[in-house]
Formats: sequence, structure tokens, C-alpha cells
Amino acid sequence: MTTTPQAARRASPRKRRPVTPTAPDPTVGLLPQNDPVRLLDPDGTLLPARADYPEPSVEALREMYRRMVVGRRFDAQATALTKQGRLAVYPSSRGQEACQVGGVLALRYDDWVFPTYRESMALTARGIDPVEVLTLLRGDWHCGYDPARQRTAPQCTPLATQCVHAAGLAYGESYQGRDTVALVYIGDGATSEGDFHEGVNFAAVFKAPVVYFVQNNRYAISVPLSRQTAAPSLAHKGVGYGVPSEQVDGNDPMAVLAVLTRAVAHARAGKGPFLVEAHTYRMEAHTNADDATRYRDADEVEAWRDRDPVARLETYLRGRDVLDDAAVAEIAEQAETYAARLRERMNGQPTVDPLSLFDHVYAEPTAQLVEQREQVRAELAAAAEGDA
Ligand SMILES: Cc1ncc(C[n+]2csc(CCOP(=O)(O)OP(=O)(O)O)c2C)c(N)n1
Ligand SMILES: [Mg+2]
Repeated sequence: MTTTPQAARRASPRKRRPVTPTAPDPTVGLLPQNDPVRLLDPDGTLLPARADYPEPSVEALREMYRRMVVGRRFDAQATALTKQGRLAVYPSSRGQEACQVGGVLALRYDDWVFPTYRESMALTARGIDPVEVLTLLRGDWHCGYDPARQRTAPQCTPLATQCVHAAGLAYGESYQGRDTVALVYIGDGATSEGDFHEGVNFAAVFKAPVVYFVQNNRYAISVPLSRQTAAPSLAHKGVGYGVPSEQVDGNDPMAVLAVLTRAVAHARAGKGPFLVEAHTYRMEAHTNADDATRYRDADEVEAWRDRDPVARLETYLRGRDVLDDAAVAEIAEQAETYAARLRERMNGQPTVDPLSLFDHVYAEPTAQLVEQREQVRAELAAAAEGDA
């Protein structure tokens, strides 16, 4: 007797497999939103309010504006000091003012900052003496300020090493029952370094209160982001470690402050680290030793000039009637005085003796160090003879 497949199936119905409940998605709450958080349009217009990121107070934003204006003037002054030979090198953060200032404003005075070489503006915005901040960049062997008193680690040049330092310090603080938070500034390129991954992993496993704040300024010297990562965003790097992450428009001061405030609150509440990626742009070359025209074109730079964070916040605050021409002029005056004072004091600084670099490496210098010191001494003597 022939039968159709349908009839055969009806005659002996297959047992239904029991439905297993779907396992909870471990990425829920960890992944960043697809679009960077933005509260202010590039033209300074307020976007619709959002429940996840309430607007910071206008008082906080006005203070942010003041520190950004002073910070930008400081940055221009430091750049000029390199041209006068007062600084060996200066990595400008022009264009990144919202991140530089937002990072320190989101913190309490007793929280810790772990900066890179690019954070001179952030450190002065934190209230550290600008002459002290620029000490390392003058070529001195020490960082200039007292890290313990300023709750600020020395500016870190070896990429990403501050990520592990911060994880250790923050873990130690929480272990001793304190609720201090550590905020790590790090660049886009440095997120490819092993220390970034080790630091984030340790912080996640031990719930260390660290905010990893990536300033994605699109370049690691001449290497563009497209040659740096295949990840959908740098914020996505948090998910593999179980770290919640967010992306933010890094040239929107209001959004930067709102996102970092929430990230810091998360860490302080004992929920472990948080990763924030800010999309921003470095307007100047990597340092005064770099020629950025060799790897990026003028149109790109111009497009970012239209997203200037200082102008964006100024337009918004004027619209809210908390900033007028007189207040803008007064803040510009403060910035000028700050720069003039810095200039005067830097011009009065004694020249750093290059040989002092060798003085404090070890209590007893190694044979190799002695040899290197002698080599530098001979080179300096030959150069001095050539000058004479
Ligand atoms: C471990 C290590 N490798 C290489 C360098 C050389 N270096 C200095 S800055 C830099 C680029 C870093 O780019 P990014 O992390 O995006 O920070 P940005 O300079 O853009 O702020 C490199 C490769 C270094 N300082 N440390
Ligand atoms: Mg970069």
C-alpha cells in the first residue's frame, strides 16, 4: 500500500522536542548604543531630552566652558613654548577640550586620574600648576607634581601601561573600603596594546572602580583608525570582558559630561569598571615633531572645525542666557592672564641638565647606564664645541 509522506507523518506523529527556555543574553547591558550619545547638535541646539542621560546643570556647563576656554589658551601657549625651545615636545589636545575637561569635572577631588602625554590640558583643568604639568615635557626626569597629593598619576608615555596601574590602585582603594574612582585617559591606538586588555580584564574580574575613557581622535600618530581595529567601535571592546560600555560624541561637552558622570557613578557604586569611547578629533599634529599634512587632508580637518566643542557650548549657554558678551570677554581675559603668567614663569625656569636623566634610575648605576651617560656627555661636549 502506498502512502503520501504527509499521511505517514499523520499516522505516526514525531515527538515534539521540549522547548528549552532561551538562556539570558550575557551581552545585555554591556553593549554600547549604536549611535554615540549626543545631547547638543553641532550648532549648539539642544536635542530632545533623554531618560538615560539627564542634562547636567547650567552652572556645571558654564564652569566647563570656562575651563575649556582657559585650557585651549593654555594649549596654544604650550605649543608656542615649543617653538621658543622652552619645551622639548608638546602633544596638543586642541579640539579635544570637551574630553579633557569633562573627564576631570566628572570626578570628585579625591578620585584619581591616570593621564597620557596628551592630557596636559586635563591636568591644568584639574587645578595642577601648569609649570609643574609641563615639567616632563621640558625634558626633566620627574613629572613635576606630587602624584599622591594631586591624586593624579604621572603622564604616561608608554602606551596603555596606565590601564594596569589604575586597575591596581582602584582595587586597592576599594579593598580598603574607600569609594574613590580612577579615571584612565587612553587613545584609540593604545586600545590595541596588551596592557589595555589586561587592565580592563583585571578591573572587571575584581570589580575595580575604574572608568576607561578612550579619546578616539581617529589617529595614532599617522595610523588611521581603519588600520587600527576591525571592531564595530572601540567601546565594543568592553563586552568580551563583561564591562558595560558607551559611545559618546566627544565634541559635545554636555554629552561627555553626562556620560562620564554616569560611568563614574557606576564605578563608585561598586559595579566595577565602565568603558567610554568619545569620538573626537585632534586638530593639530600629533606633536610639534610631526607633520600631519603627510597623512590627512585639509578637508577632513576643516569638517571637524565645524564641530568645535567650545563654540558649541558657547552657543548653547548664550541661548540659555547664562553667558553674554561681557562674560565671554571676562573668561577670555582670565585665559590671557593664565597664559601670560605661564609664559613668564617658563621663561624664568633654569635649563634642564640632560645628564640628570641618569641620576635616579638606580641607587647604584649599572655598567650599561654608566656607558650611556658617558656617550651623552661626549655628544653634548662635541655639540658645545661645534657651537663655539
Ligand atoms: C608601548 C609604546 N609603543 C609605541 C609608542 C610610540 N607612540 C607614542 S604615541 C603613539 C600613538 C598613540 O596613539 P593613540 O593611542 O591614538 O593616542 P593619541 O596620541 O592619538 O592621543 C605611539 C605609537 C609608545 N609611546 N609606547
Ligand atoms: Mg589617537
